[in-house]
Amino acid sequence: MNRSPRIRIPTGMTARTAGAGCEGSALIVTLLLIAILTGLVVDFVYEVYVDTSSLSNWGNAQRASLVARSGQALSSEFIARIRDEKYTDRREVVLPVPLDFGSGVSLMVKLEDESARFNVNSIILPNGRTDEKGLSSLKKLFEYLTINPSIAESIADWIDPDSEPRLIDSENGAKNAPLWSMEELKQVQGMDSESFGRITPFVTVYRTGNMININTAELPVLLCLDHEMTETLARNIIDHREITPFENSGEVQNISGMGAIGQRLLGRISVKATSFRVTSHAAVHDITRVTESVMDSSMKISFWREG
Ligand SMILES: [Ca+2]
Repeated sequence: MNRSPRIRIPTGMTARTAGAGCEGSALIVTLLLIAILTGLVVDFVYEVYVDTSSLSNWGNAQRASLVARSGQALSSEFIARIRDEKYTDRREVVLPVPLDFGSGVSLMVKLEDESARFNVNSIILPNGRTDEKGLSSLKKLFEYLTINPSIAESIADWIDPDSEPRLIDSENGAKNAPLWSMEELKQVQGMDSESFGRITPFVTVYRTGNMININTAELPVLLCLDHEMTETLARNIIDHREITPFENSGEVQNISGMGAIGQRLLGRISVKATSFRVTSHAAVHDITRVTESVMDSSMKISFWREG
């Protein structure tokens, strides 16, 4: 007797439940495919989002950079105005910004008198010899700021063209040329980051000459101008200029107690800014760009940094 082939159903499973198992497997496969596809779509959307976000940030950064540079250009008008004035009595001024860059965009431009700072490069004269008065001034400045004054000797060796050390090892690795950046000072023997931080507000390497504007120099800089200058005399200069700014350098001799010091200061002091530090801070939404420059009265740039 022919017997029709029979499907063997595992024990405990009926034909109905076996069919349900096949449907269940199909469902699992379907769900798995959906999960995979969903994952792919999420990944794709995320990458598009990240790309779009990066593109937006890049665009804002470019815009911020351009706005910051506009701030630098804006400063030239004010420098030209200061150049025509008889004296400069403001060490720092935040410039008004007459331009509207649109929603979410801001700009702050600060102009500082770089002539208020002591020029470190001036301790070595253009002919390579040491300006002993200048070196003495730098030592006095360091002493006042509680920095080891011998570091000033190492700086002199760093700059001067010869290789004769003033101190043990003070010519080791010396550049034997003027400093091009403030950061270079960190390479000079004995200059640690704490000392560097203390002198940074009072010194510069971005201008020429040794003239200091007595209308804007801070007390430590005024104090270091002469070996006999006392803190009291330096304060007298500040008190005087706060009421009546100096219109010419000879007027410093009228300060009470100045005596022979006033005469010695002539040739080392001025009443006008001849070099300027411009800081332009731009923000486009949450992206910021800062440019910093130092330029002289003829707009010749001696330093530029953007970050
Ligand atoms: Ca040297």
